[in-house]
Amino acid sequence: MSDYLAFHPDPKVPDYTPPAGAVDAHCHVFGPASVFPFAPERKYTPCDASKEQLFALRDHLGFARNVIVQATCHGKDNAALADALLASGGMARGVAIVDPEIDDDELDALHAAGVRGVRFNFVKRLVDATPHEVFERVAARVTRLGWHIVVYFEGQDLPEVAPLVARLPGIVVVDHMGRPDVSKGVDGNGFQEFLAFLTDHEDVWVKVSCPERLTVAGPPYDDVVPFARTLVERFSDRVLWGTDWPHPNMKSHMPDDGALVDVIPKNAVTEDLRHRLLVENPMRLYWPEEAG
Ligand code: 0GY
Repeated sequence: MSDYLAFHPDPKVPDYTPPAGAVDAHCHVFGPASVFPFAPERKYTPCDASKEQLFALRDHLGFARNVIVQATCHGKDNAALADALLASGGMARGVAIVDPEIDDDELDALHAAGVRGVRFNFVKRLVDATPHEVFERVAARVTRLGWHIVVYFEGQDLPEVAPLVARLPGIVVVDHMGRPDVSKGVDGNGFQEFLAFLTDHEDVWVKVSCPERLTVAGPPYDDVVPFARTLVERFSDRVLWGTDWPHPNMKSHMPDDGALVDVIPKNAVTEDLRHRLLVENPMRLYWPEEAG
């Protein structure tokens, strides 16, 4: 039984055609629960969302590659993620959730499967709090592999997490634009503080993803566009984009993934910005050996 909306069964073919080699840099695979059970400590139960369905969506939307991000419902069991990465023929990379006691052999196996980062989740409705020193120990464990760190927090929690994020080694990627309160506008204190944080910390990247979670107005998410556009224009060499398919834990409405792709040209208004967002930046981070 899932307790949130199922993903869109029939997304439109987007009007916007992404550039060749485009990367969906934030998406998930879930289950199937009969093979890859969900974590006992999870806060929500998603419906199954298989690797085959993800790869079919990738092709349907005109993308070439995926970055599959471990979500809290699978906890620290990265088996479904590794299985999808291994089945992708090198066209997917992953971000795992691990604890500091993980064996080196297990880390090496995740790396061989295609994992290139770890995710630290601070969202209180999704996880019980993890002490910051635990996250720092995880960061120390993965440095030898050259992995980066993905952080997920709500806008109002930036002051609490900023000192840790600033201390973390290497590149840190912030999920979903740092989850601003869209009703406060781009000039609101929270988003301005986030912009200042990005300006001061050149190793911090950001995903311009999830207008469907941030919007007050609803589709086509025009109230979120000014936030995304500001990030894309000010930090063009450290922004990523992702669908967030299958949109876990969404209760208000389920986005059409094709319509989400159609938001991209509003966020990134030149071909150069779109190429950086969808190809150059994710390739540099996840496939550096192939990046031009
Ligand atoms: C997302 C967003 C959410 C869920 C998770 O790990 C997760 O469970 O990140 C959310 O509920 O906002 O990125 O999928």
